[in-house]
Amino acid sequence: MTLREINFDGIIGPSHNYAGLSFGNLASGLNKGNVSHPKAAALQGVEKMRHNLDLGLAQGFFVPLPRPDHDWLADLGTTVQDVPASLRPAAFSASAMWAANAATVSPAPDTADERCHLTVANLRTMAHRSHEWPDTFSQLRCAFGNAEHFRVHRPIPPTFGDEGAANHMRLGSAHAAAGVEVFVYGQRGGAFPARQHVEASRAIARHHQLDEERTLFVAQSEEAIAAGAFHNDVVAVANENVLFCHELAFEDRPSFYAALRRLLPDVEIIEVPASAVSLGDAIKSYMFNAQLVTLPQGGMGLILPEEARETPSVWRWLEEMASGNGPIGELFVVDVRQSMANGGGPACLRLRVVADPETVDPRFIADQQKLDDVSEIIEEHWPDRIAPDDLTNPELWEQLESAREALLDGLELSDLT
Ligand code: SUG
Repeated sequence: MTLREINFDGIIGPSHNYAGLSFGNLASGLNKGNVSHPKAAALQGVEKMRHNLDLGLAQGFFVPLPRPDHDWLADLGTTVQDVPASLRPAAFSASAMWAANAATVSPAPDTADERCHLTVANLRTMAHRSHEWPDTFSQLRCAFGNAEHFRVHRPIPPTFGDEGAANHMRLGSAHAAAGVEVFVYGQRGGAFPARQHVEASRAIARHHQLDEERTLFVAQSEEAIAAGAFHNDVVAVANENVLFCHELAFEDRPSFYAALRRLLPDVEIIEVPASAVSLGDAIKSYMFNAQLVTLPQGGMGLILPEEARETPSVWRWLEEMASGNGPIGELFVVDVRQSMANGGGPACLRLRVVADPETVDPRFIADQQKLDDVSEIIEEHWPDRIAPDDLTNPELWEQLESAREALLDGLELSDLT
C-alpha cells in the first residue's frame, strides 16, 4: 500500500453567488450583492486542479451539492417558491466548494485502528453552511466507502461548532509514522464569531482514536479572528515538518511552538512577522491560504492565489523566503478570483486526504481527460452570471438542477443524487 497525499477539490457549483452570508469573512461582506460568474469560477477551479496534476500531485474532487436545497427548505416549513427573502440565498449557496470545510481528516498512521478517519463538519455557525453536511456525508461515504481503510463519522452535535480541516493541521516527517495533529479552536473573535469550538475538536480527536500525547489543542488568537481570519487556514498552513504561519495566528504561540518542538524535534516553523506583513495584508492576500505541497522532485512549493502576488509586502516576503535555503523553494500562482471574492483561496478549495489512491472510489480521482470532460460540461451548463435577483427566477432553478445532473451523469455519479 502506498500512502499519498490526495487533494480533493470541490468543483464549484453552478449556483455560485455573492450573498454576503459569512459575517466575519471580510471578502464575503465586501462583495455582497455583486454579480457572480459561476462558469468562470468553476473553470478557474478546474485549472487549479490541472495545475496540480501537472506538478505530479495526486488530485481528486467532490461534486457540488443539490441547490436549491429542497430538503432544508422543507425542514424549515417552506419551499423554493415561498421561502422568505432573508433565507433564500442560504438555500442556494454553492459554499460546499470550500472542501477544506467538508471534514477533518486523520491519516491511518495516526489512528489506533490504522484506518484513515474523516468526521464530516457540522458547520453550524453559518446558516448557509449548516445544511451542507448531510449531502457531504453521503458523498464522503461513497468516495471513502472502503471500510478496511476508511471510517467516515457523522458530525459532532451542533451544540459545538466544527468547521473541518480548515482548523486542523497534521505535521510529521513521513506518512509511515504517527504525526502530530493540531486542532486550532477559537474562543473569542472580537466583533466576529469564533466558529470552531474546542469541545468539537476534542470529540473529533476521540472519534479518530488519536494518541493523546501527540494531539495538541491550540487557541487561535482573538486578534486574528477579529481581523478576518475566520478559519485558522487563513493565517497558517502546515505540511510534513513545516509550519508556515503569521506571528499573530495563535493566542499563546510560545507554548504551542514549544510543544511542537518537543513532539517533532525536526519541525521548521516559518513565522512571518507582523512588522514585515501586517495581519491585514496577510488576510487580504490569503498568502497562508496556500497549498503547501511536497513536490515529486523534492522540496516544497506554495500554491498561492494571484492576490498574494498583487500585495507588495507579501510578495516581497515570499520571494525572499523562496530564494533562501529554507524548505519552501517554489511559488506557484493560480487564479481563483471568483472564489476569493467569497473568502475562499486555494487551500479552502481542497480537502487533503492521505491514502492509497487505489482504495478511493475511482470516480472521485481526477486525470486530465476527466477534467477535460468536466470543463466541457461546465461550459455547456453553468450560468455565465448570477445577480442577486436571479435567485427568484424559476428558469435559473431549473438550470442549476440540470447542470448538476449533467455533471453527475458525466462522472457516473448519478447514484449520489
Ligand atoms: O465559510 N464563504 C466561506 C469561505 C470558506 C473558506 N474556507 C476556508 N477558509 N477553509 C465561509 O465563510 C461566503 C458565501 C457568501 O457570502 O455568499 C462563504 O460562505
